[in-house]
Amino acid sequence: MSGVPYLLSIDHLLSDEERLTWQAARDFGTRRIAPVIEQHYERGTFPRELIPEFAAMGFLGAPLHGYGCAGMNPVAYGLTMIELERQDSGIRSFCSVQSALAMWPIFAYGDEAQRERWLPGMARGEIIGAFGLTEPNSGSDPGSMRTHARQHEAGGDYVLSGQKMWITNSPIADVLVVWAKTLDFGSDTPVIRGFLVERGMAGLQTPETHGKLSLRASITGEIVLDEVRVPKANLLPGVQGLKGPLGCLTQARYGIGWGAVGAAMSVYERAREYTLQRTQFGRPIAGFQLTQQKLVELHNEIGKGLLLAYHFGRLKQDGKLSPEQVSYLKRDNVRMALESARTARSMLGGNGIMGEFHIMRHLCNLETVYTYEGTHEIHTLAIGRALTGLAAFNG
Ligand code: TGC
Ligand code: FAD
Repeated sequence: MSGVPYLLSIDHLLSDEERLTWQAARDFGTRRIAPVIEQHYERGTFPRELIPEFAAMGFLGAPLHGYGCAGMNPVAYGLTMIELERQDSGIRSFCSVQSALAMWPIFAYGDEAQRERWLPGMARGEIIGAFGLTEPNSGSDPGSMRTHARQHEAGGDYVLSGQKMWITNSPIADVLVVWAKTLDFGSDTPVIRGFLVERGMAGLQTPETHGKLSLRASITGEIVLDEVRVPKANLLPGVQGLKGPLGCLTQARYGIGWGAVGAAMSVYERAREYTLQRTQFGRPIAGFQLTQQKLVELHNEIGKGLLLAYHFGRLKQDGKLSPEQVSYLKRDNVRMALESARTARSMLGGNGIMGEFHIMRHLCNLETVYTYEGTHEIHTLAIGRALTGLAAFNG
């Protein structure tokens, strides 16, 4: 941890390698991301020039083994997510999408030829990935997707049509993992399948979405598919049904559950520093009891979020982490981070809304994090279903 007091002493629970990974990610964030992030956020641009450095740090495909990936254990991976999101949720998003939503499905559902073709270049940051699930009329309920794929002869190519929206990195992606309701030749039962759609395929467009007031240092766009011919070799053979995309989301949500703690740490540390320096009524505002109560709440909530992430990380390491536990982690830590950012913002008074103090940027970002990868409400219902056995999604 930093020089800022944290009474939890989580370092005690980490291996030497995990501590070193954490420190290296912290140093990288401070040295390379912190100096440029506010400017990118204001301009609404993503620091593409840092992609080779993310690769050199092992952030791309970090938890995967082989194919040039770092093979980090789940706790070490989580600690890197903390440090990326401590800087900006958009930076963590880039690495989450590349690692968990684009590389992971190729790794887990792809064949060996697909893995060899895509993963090493993606780990090096030379090939950028995206994940297309959400559509204009299909967000929380991805099973209602309209994007479809048809095969017109046995063993032949597929033809994809449809529209995906809110897709991180789609305008710069070289390979897009697109989920579509698929009719194989001779079948009359559509099944959700994943396709590797490549930049340059005729009929593919990826227009950028402008006007975001949140996650501004992240590129978001659509995927428009107009009769795009995709070879059978680009179909992910290893999965069918909604569990395909939901399995990827479980990987990405795990990383977000850690990353959100980083955003909370950033706003707590900034609020502490500011309130120690700012004087009103003749004394530092950190000396007022109400301010200390806020600092203590921020600090203690971070500790609980970190312990939850750590515990689930060790379960994941043992192959025992369930999707419902990942919902618990994503839901509670993102809520905690968002509430922390609101509290910290108030502690800076007027300065709290200024870019140079960074808290408002985290607050705006966390509104997106609260919504993507399953909204707060959807995760509440997923946990509710686990507790009661009753699914409340349909009313
Ligand atoms: P349901 O009947 O519950 O499940 C269908 C099948 O999927 C399996 N499953 C899961 N598998 C892995 N992980 C999970 N979390 C899973 N949840 C369910 C389930 O076992 C079943 O398998 P099988 O073998 O029986 O067929 O499906 P449902 O239609 O009732 O939906 C459940 C619900 C609402 C929880 C699900 O649809 C959901 O999670 N909705 C939210 C959609 C969402 O999260 N979209 C995110 C889009 S991607 C994104 O936001 C990226 S942001 C990128 C960035 O970081 O920048
Ligand atoms: P809706 O599903 O329409 O939900 C609107 C509101 O209704 C929410 O509050 C929701 O909780 C509530 N609601 C819906 N159903 C229920 C219910 N059954 N019970 C109670 N409340 C309910 N998607 C991708 O596929 N790939 C990406 O890379 C990606 N990146 C994104 C980047 C950004 C910046 C953003 C903002 C979104 C991104 N998304 C991506 C999409 C994201 O996953 C969706 O926005 C999210 O799943 C919610 O879908 P929706 O926006 O259609 O909202």
